[in-house]
Formats: sequence, structure tokens, C-alpha cells
Amino acid sequence: MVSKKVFSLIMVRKEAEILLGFKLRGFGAGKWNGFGGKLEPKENIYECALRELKEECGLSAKNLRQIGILDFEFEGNPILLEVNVFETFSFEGETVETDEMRPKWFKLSDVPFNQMWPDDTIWFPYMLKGIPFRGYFLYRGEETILSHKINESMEFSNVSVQNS
Ligand code: 6U4
Repeated sequence: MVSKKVFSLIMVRKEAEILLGFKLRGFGAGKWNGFGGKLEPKENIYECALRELKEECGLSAKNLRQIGILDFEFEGNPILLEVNVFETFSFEGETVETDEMRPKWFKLSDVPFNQMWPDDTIWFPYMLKGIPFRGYFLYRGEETILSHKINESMEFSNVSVQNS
């Protein structure tokens, strides 16, 4: 039986920089990644994104824009991953290193794609141009993309977060 796991992925941005975290443990360990994780019962995907961002790097997003949905399939694995990608330019707090992630700001001209998930090189250009996207990737292991497709999408709904 095929089942699906839903994740959030948050890209924290400034005009010419992006915040990535070096994943220290778990899925994608050893890669620079956005922040995020599994959707938990009784939360929606925006709540998941806010919670994971705070847990993994200490920042509170003041708004989130959903910019993409990516579906991943790993050869030989019946579980599909749906990754909901968000960006924020508006956030509060100081970045902190956690036992899961070591955050670092990168210039957009200096993004370490060779130490990131290979699909990032394919969808980053959409994000950087502000174009919403939907993608599908079939992986062999964590390094080889066997096939993929990516398309421009309709705008996703935005959300503004009221910080108390
Ligand atoms: P636990 O078990 O609590 O450590 P949790 O933090 O809930 O897990 P985690 O860290 O496994 O979830 O989430 C994986 C993160 O990696 C999500 O933000 C989605 C992201 N991700 C997964 N596949 C990806 C891929 N191919 N490219 C990418 N990000 C990916 O850029």
C-alpha cells in the first residue's frame, strides 16, 4: 500500500541572503537544508512550518508565503513524501544552533548546492524569481535523481501570522 508523509520546509530570506541549516542528525544529515519537518496530528501545515522553524533555528516567522509543493519518491520505498515549501522575509528572534541544525546565512551567489539535496538546484530558481512551483522527483538513494518534472503553479494562499 502506498502512503504519504507530509512535511514543511521553510526558507528564511533577506534580499541577497538565505538562511540554511546544516543537518546534524536524521533524514538528510550532512546536508545544508531549509528548516522543517513532519506534520503532526491536529496542526495545519502553516502551524507545522512555524513550529519547526522555531524548534530548529530559534526564529519566529511573522508571515509565511507558500511557494511550492514537492513530491518525492525513493526507489523501492512505498512511502511518498510531500514537502510544502514556504519562504519568509519577516521574522523575529536570534538564530540558535540546536542538536538538529546549525544555521548559517549564505549569500545568494554562494549557496552550497554541492552539499544540498540535488533537487534544490532545480527549484531554487523558481523561488528566487518568485514563481510558485509544483515538482516531482524520483530518487535512487539520497544523491541520484532518476526522473523529475517541475511546473509553474497557481499562487498558493498566503498567511500572515499575528505574534502575541
Ligand atoms: P524528527 O524525526 O523529529 O527528527 P522531523 O524534524 O519532523 O523529524 P525531518 O527533519 O526528517 O522531520 O524533516 C525532513 C526535512 O527535510 C523537511 O523539512 C523536508 C526536508 N526535505 C526532505 N526531502 C527533501 C529534499 N529532497 N530536498 C529538500 N528538502 C527535503 O530540499
